Amino acid sequence: MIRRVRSLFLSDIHLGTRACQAEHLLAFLREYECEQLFLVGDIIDFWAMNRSVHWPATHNTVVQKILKMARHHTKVCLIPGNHDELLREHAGSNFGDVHLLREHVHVAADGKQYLVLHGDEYDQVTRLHRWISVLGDMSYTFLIHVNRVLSWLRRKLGVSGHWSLADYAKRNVLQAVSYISDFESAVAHTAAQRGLDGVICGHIHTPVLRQIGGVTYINCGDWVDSCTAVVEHMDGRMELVRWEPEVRAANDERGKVVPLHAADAA
Ligand SMILES: [Mn+2]
Repeated sequence: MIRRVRSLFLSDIHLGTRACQAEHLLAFLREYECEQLFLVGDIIDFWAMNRSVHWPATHNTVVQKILKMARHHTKVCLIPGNHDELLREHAGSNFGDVHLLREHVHVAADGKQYLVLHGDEYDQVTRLHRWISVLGDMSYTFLIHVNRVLSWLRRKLGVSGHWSLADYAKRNVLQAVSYISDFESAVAHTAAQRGLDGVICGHIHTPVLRQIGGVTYINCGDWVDSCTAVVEHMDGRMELVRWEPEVRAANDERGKVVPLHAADAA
């Protein structure tokens, strides 16, 4: 059964890297039919591609799938992030059926207004010291690799459910915890200042939907680790969901959508 929804928001897909979970993303996208698709930055990882390119056929399939959606009934907007920032200079242009935007105010079906942006502008680390964030990016990539081995082991042992080493590290390293909360409050503050009801962003790979200082803060998460997305239902209700893959044979991608957090009904 295809799920018909008003909008989907995805961020931090990082196509072009080994860490990108393209198969999971494709399986997830097959579950949905949406009127609008928002790609909230770091979709293609040009940074990582400077070091080495990993572009298997599935990454083309992701691009083709998105273009196909754009050709048919879905309005597709791409808001570049810091890993695909070279697209930012083209903000305002259309590439075929894909609209390139610097940021966007999304009006949900219930009339609520959400600021949609990648969010690296509010990341003190990236903004001030680019080399530190490159270093952080490399150690993060390492964590993701270790995590892949761990998830494979967990599946072999028949342990179900999502567990992430990177997520564990983020929650337990004090510096990371304050980094995340600083980012979240900075972004939420901007939305509040502009008189908006909420914000939908990405960048820090920490999926969450919660109230911060009177606005709804929603982070889409990513498709290298958390495999999460934000869904706007037909009535405007926002929901954060996770794609949970099942134990599978090669080339047989199966799984299910698991709800994580939903915003209160209007
Ligand atoms: Mn980013």
